[in-house]
Amino acid sequence: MKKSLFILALSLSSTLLPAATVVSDEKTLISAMHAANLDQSITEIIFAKNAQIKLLQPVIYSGSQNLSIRGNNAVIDGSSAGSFSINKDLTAITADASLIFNSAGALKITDLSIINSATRGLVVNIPEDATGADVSIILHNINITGSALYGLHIDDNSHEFDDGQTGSEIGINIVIENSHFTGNGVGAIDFDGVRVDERSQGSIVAFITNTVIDGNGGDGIELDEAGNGDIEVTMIDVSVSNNGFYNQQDLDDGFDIDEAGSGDIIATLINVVVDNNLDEGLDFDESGSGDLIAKLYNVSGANNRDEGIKMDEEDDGNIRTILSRVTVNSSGDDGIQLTETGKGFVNATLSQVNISDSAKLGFKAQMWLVEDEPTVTEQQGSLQILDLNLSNNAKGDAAGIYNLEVH
Ligand SMILES: [Ca+2]
Ligand SMILES: [Ca+2]
Ligand SMILES: [Ca+2]
Ligand SMILES: [Ca+2]
Repeated sequence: MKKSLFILALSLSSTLLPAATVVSDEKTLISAMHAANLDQSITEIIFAKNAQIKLLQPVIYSGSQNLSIRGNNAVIDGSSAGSFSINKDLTAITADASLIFNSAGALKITDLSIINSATRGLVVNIPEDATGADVSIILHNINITGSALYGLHIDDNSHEFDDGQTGSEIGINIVIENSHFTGNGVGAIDFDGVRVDERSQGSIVAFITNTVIDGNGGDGIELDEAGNGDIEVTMIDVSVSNNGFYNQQDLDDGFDIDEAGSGDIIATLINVVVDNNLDEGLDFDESGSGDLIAKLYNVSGANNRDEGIKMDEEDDGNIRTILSRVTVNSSGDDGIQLTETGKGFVNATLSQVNISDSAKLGFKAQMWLVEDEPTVTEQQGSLQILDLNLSNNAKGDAAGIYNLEVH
């Protein structure tokens, strides 16, 4: 009786089993990925609940279909997955990572940890010939910690690691929710917790919420865009602290944005903390044509080694910013510094901005056609101060203004 029941149960369960294997170890992960690489109808990979998986090699997805990975709180230990070599200038190079997605298919990963990766944690390489819709990457409840190099690297650059200007026609849309990127970039210089490289046509559109990006050796997060296209980033309830310590000769920032070529930076930060970073707290650089538009609400930065908040706009285009409920303390340079050069203007509004104990000025805003020009040639920009409190800043508590009408 028992035997026949068992057989019945077995035959029932085998007919009810999904086609895809449940991933519970390296072998089943590799075979699930391999199956998805060969069969476009496979669009989901499911991990066993709380699976502990030690990888001995990178696991690579190369399919073109959209893929959803349900981690079910699995932990992938990447400490033996791949290796990197060190160049003469002490930079590192590798094609490896614990998980690699060579695809422009939409990727969604939920409830997964990737720890102690020997190289990078999670990498998405956008194929150079990708066309059509932008790649969409959704990460929900993801922890990437202790990677030797980047924690998360989304790479549209045809060349490795920020070298070169060619990339795909498409851009990158990324959503990160309820996630941690901590303790990455501890094996070589200049590796960030989160790094997005976008080249050629296309924008970076990033929405990051309820996420911790702390204690990474390079920048906490760097968004790097060149060619046509914008960087449009929204951060809500995010911590970006204690980053940038690995390379003592060239310390790194909390949140670094580099935009080049035509296109804007549009940054909206709400409830964001940027403390104790070893270079700037926020370091936003816009160049080529385009504006730097930043709206900061309830943002605080303390003990950043260089400026707490720095915004630089070069070439054609303007800085437009609203800083509301922004507190910057104990910066190693100016507390907040806005610098606009080339054609264009600054239009800034400060409401409930408190800056204290900076090593230089508390607040500085300058609008040059050419930096350090002997005479003003452009019409004044606008600085609207609703409520600005400067105290105990080493170079004085007057705002440092060049060519802005204060009202
Ligand atoms: Ca592109
Ligand atoms: Ca651009
Ligand atoms: Ca630009
Ligand atoms: Ca300009």
